[in-house]
Amino acid sequence: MSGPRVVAISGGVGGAKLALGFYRVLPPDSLAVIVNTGDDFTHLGLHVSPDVDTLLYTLGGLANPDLGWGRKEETWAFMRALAHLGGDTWFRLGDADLALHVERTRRLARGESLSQVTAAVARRFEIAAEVLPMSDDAVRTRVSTDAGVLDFQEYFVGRQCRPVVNALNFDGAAQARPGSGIVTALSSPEIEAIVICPSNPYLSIAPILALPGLVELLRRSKAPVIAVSPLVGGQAVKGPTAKIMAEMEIPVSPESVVRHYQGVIDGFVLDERDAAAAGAIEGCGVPVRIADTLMNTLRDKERLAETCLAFAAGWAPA
Ligand code: FO1
Repeated sequence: MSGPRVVAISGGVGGAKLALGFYRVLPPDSLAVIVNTGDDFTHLGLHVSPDVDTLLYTLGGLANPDLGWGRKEETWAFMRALAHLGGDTWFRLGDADLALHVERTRRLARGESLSQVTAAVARRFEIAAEVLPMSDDAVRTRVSTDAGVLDFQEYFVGRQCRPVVNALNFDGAAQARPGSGIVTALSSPEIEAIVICPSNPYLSIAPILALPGLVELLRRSKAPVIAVSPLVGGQAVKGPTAKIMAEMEIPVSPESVVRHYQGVIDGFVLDERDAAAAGAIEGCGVPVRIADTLMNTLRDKERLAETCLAFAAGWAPA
């Protein structure tokens, strides 16, 4: 194989589900996933990279199915001991998860890039797909709210997304370069589809698209760019997508998501419960494929991946 057939663009949980679908239906080395790092932060002196880790754990078969983040069969002795000491426990690090943050921090301090560390961990987890952090440079999502400007994890975990959002900023994005491996993946001779996963378009995908040159790279690729709707029945499956849209005075509809991606995407996978929006979206010049986009079971994930591949085949060279 001389390069990936699918490049997925992903945040955390929702994106990882679809990435797993592609990983299952394609030969294992045929997938590359570009992952948001705007949620990264330093916690307890450790570099935590939540979305990258969600991809690593999901593709490595190690994900915690109940939490949606972290590792399965996790234990929490570290957090209990930390609480006993009166330490900082608002952001929970499981014992096995902690090992990854310690090892990542050690390697970064020794001069390795986030891309190199991630590739090394992927090899350890026997993941044949490429997991590509969006950048090796620091980009940090900051949330402007009625409670002031908050770091992403303070907003998301610390305050449980309760403050009202009025703007999002991606500090460092304008100076950041796309991570190593991204240009190569997007110019893969095998590429059939670039798929924007059903992650939060404003919190998780926007930091990736904000990287200088990234949108141009997507446009220049010979594969179509397809976005999968993060809304089902007009609501987010999980997380604050709909809440943030409403707070930023964006109508909560798949059409708004399409407008947000306009100029980047060639096609849109719309959930069947929102089929009524198809006409308006096609009116924006974006072809629509209607599908059941809920991904509860492994088969659901595979089916949605197959739908995206079939949709892309309409554009791809024979
Ligand atoms: N999310 C939570 O809601 N509470 C936590 O304590 C928490 C800890 C955590 C630790 C490591 C990690 O990789 C992710 C973690 N998450 C936690 C999830 C994470 O904050 C968000 O899901 C993502 O940043 C949003 O994509």
